[in-house]
Amino acid sequence: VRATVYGYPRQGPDRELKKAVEGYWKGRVTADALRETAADLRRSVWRELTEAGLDEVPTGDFSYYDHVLDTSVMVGAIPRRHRAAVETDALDGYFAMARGTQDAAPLEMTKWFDTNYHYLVPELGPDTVFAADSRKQVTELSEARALGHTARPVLVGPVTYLLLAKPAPGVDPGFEPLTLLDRLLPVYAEVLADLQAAGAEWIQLDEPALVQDRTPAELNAAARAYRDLGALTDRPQLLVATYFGRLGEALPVLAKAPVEGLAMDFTEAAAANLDDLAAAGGLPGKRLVAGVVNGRNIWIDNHEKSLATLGTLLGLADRVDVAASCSLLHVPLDAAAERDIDPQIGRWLAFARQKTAELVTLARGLTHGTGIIAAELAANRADLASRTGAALTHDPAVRARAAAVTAADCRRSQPYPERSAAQRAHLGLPPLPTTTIGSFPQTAALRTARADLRAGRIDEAAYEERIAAEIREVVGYQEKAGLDVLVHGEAERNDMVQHFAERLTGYLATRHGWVQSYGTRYVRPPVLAGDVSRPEPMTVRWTRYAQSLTGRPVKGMLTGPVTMLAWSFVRDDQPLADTARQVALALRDEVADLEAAGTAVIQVDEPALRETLPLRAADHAAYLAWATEAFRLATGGVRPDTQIHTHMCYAEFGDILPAIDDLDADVISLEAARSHMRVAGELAAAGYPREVGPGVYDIHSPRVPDPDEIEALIRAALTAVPAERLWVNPDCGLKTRGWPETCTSLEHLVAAAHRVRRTVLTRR
Ligand code: THG
Ligand code: ZN
Repeated sequence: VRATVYGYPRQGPDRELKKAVEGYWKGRVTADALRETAADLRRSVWRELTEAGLDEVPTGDFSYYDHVLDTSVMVGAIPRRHRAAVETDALDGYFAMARGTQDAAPLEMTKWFDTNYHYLVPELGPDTVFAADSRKQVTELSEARALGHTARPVLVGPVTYLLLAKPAPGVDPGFEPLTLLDRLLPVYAEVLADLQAAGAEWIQLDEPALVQDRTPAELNAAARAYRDLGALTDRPQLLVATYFGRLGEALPVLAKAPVEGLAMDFTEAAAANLDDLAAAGGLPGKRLVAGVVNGRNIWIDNHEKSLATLGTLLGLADRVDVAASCSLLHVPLDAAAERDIDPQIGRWLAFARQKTAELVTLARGLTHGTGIIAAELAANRADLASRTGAALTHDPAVRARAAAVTAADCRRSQPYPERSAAQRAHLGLPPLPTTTIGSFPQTAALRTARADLRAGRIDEAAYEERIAAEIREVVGYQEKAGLDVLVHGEAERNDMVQHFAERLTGYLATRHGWVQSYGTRYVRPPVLAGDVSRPEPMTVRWTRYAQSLTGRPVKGMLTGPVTMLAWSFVRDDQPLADTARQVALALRDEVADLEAAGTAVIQVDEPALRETLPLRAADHAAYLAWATEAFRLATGGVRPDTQIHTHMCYAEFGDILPAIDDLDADVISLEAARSHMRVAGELAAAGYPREVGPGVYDIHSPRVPDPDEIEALIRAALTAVPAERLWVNPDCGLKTRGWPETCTSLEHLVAAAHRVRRTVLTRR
């Protein structure tokens, strides 16, 4: 039994890769220096894994930006608009595809399954001509072999690659990329032959798309793909890696395929995958790689449980290896770097380095008998017991309160039509009220102030004065611009999750816990480790201050319970629904305090509601039930005349419209500018009865929309939503924008709203 990993964090201990790539973009780092840094980072990963005790290291999982984009390059799927750039300079062309140029839009970006990693979506069409380019894979394999490592190249599998793709611009939107499989397989065959020639004994083909619901046609395609690749003679042995859940109906397909190995997830879907595997008669003659250590959360493994699972699996395949459930890309590098975390709690955490050590321990125990790992097992038991018994994970007051929640707590006291009338009277807003989503530009001065405070160059009082000054500026500006419902601008917040995590008991912050979100952008998810409570109000002070500066309503701004979970590492010792309920109760108190402080409009953002949707349709209803209940628990306690808003980014709401309705928010703002109001139409068609603010200004681009363009979008929205229920707002928060374009855009937005307002009023 051996330990192995499917992939490893590629940024380096101090995010060296981010710095080198961004330096290259700015012209401060040469291409050669960037390549050198990248090669150094790969070398140190392989050395680290080898020293930890792995005898086979992954290669090809490294990426300057994204491994799906690397796969597009490998198969020659370069969009026409980027071809000239790629031919002129491969590296610059690669970054042009990732980031776009003046003349050519980048590839679209979307979430990698249900993780917080985002990949660049391949663009394919009936005219796509694939061509093999195995240089990156061969180079990285050769580098590792030259250093004396046994290496296993890691590739996105052909079925997953096609299932993640979308029709290229100009291609019939109904085009199915999977129909290109027969053209793609020869390209994979060529790459496999090249890697064989370069000395690979095994290749890993990642097929996580096979753990999603798949049609019979898709399963057939998978069967054909692995029958054809398996039938090749010039190829290394093939390990098909599946992860992120239950393999289900794809298991028999892969079990029967002529491939030498199969990797499966025994964390999220351990019981189902074990049953299915036993029912299929195991994998006689194959290598089974068992993902028993959770590869996407940060808790230490339960070794006894993992050993029991592995013990069962040993009877089901010829060779069993032990792995994390997925690539370690999704966890930070090293928990030992977290010097600020209480050492006792630190012992509960395993990042990529610690997980690798766990895998090696499990493999040793299985190979030589558990006697040889007795010390590790004892330590593991003690650490797990310390977590179970800790005050942090069991706060009796929080538990009692969560247990006492009733259905009535999760409901507003009056139905929408009555509340709506009360809110109209209370707020006295004009038709088509204008507002923003919450954040205003985070200026360099604000970032400097935060850094100065951290470094002790200024004290708390000086920092707070800078925040207050910023709020005065933002409120004054909004009054001048003529917005109707104002915000305080969130100058005091670094990140919409981190800010609240820092103020709630039960959450821990990391200092170095960076995880790649996309390209060179990283997040540092907080760790939701314990029972959640709110020691004191979190947002009341600055909201009240902003309200004291103006006679117009100022919106209170909170992050909703689902997003507070989705963008954190969440405890795995109780159902997510229970954790969500605790967070919701803490937010409910904040909502009550805001209301008591005179806040008439309170927005609770849930951008992650859609993205956390489980991969399999059978699991959707249970998830949506607790997710919407948590939102209603957070917001249900307010008076009828207090108006609850919510906000969601990212356009794919189609499949959760009933859940959006179930939130029972009085007003929802959505991203819509780029999709030409499609969501407004979808919501209306679904009979959505409350107020809607489809975004009429795309904040993702520095471009300033002119008033005519915004007016046209408002009028398009009016064809779906009646004027009494339509709001006018941007797509999303403004924190990534600069002040000059923000000011002009908002002035255009208000002007457009006023024009439409006049015509709406005269029609009445
Ligand atoms: N907050 C958190 N998670 C998120 C988002 C968020 N996940 C999904 C989505 N939004 C990801 N989007 C981004 C956008 C920008 C950055 C990261 C993820 C970003 N990161 C800085 C960087 O890498 O330079 C670091 C920011 C920092 O210093 O904290 O710009 O909004 N929690
Ligand atoms: Zn948004």
